[in-house]
Amino acid sequence: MPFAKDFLWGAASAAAQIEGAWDADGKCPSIWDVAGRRVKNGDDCHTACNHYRRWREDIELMRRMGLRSYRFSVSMCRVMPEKGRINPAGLAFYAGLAKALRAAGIEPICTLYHWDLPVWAQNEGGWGNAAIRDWFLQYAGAVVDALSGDVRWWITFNEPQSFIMLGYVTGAHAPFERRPLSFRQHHLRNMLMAHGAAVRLIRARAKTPPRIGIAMAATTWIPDSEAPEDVRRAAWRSFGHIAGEIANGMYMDPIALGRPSPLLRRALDAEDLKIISEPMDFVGVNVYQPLNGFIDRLGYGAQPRRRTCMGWVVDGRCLYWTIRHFWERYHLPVMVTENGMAAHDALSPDGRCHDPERAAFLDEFIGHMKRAADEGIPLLGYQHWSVMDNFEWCEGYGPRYGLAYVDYRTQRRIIKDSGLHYADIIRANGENLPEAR
Ligand code: GCO
Repeated sequence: MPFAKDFLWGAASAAAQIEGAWDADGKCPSIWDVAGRRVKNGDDCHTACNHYRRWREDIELMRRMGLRSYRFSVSMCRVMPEKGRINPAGLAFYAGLAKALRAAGIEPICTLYHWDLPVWAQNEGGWGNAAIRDWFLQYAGAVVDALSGDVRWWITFNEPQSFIMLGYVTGAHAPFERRPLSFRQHHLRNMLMAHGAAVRLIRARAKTPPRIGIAMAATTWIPDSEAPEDVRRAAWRSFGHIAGEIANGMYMDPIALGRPSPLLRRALDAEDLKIISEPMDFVGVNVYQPLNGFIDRLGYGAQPRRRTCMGWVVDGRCLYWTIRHFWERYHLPVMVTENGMAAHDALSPDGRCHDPERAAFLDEFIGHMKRAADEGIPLLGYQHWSVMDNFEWCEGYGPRYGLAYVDYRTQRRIIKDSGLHYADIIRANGENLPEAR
């Protein structure tokens, strides 16, 4: 079965990674604005791609790439720079962006939270303070009121695994706090409760019928073979085994099944689960590498594998299996909300950016995604990460993920060969791809 005619072929970004203008028009600092020396090469996100000023040019760039959708995030720091105070200038930026995207025929997909927590909120405990649920709901309500005339696709959170686990357990991400997971269950509960309440708020207040989901850092196990018992084992490893529970089940089971995973069985009661499991319309999967890749990196069954410049395993089968595992466990339509690869791209003397490995990556991963579509799994869209090179968190600007190259000195955007190749794939609606390997 081909991809649906309204399949949303798009690309993704996040406010903190591309906007810059870190203190413009009343915006307050985020925990990433003050990450300081935790970011490599002395980089920071204060200027990034200056999308805050260049957004009209960037919509034209998206139009030239033939994008049908664009997944962006709203900065809570622009919209609520102080507890309880909404900043009209911040809302106006995103309302203008959403309107212009729709006018350009590009479907806006709005992520309400993509890691850039206001410093004022973190100073009051961040996701560890139950009051954040009220702060977040007031913020989300203001965004829905301002944008829902043009935004129909809503994503509550991007990768809770990252901003809770890396931000508060391992300390690898802002706010760089390290405590055992057992001490962070109220962080998880606050985020899950905020998610469910936000789904209910969007459903009640959106001016146009909304499609609501969450974007998960979805990492699942590629089975050793396609024999049913191996597929069942891979599904168990992806959600039931401790690694799979921490990666996926701990969040998705309460949200989509209305029951806690074993690790959270004491942290969530029936009332909580009723709020958390407010029905969604889809699940977003951010897919980069298989869970096998992480285990390999720990040395188990280590095999020579293709890897990106960030050391992430490249194996297109992980996209098919993640879509299938999530569909078979949660029975929610799936949107690929992120998929892409980092490379140290450079401009050639001809002024172009030739990135054949990313074009091949697109063919491989979209080919495996197409297998899921051919098998009848409801697939809503594919948002490539990323629309343009941008601030890669603690890695700074070294790793480049964009379909467009950004010369950070001049802020010039140059569509890479992969961006032109993606435009061809979109024109063909994902048909005529080389055989997925
Ligand atoms: C993530 C984030 C993105 C990253 C991208 C590359 O999934 O980690 O959503 O912000 O930049 O994934 O690491």
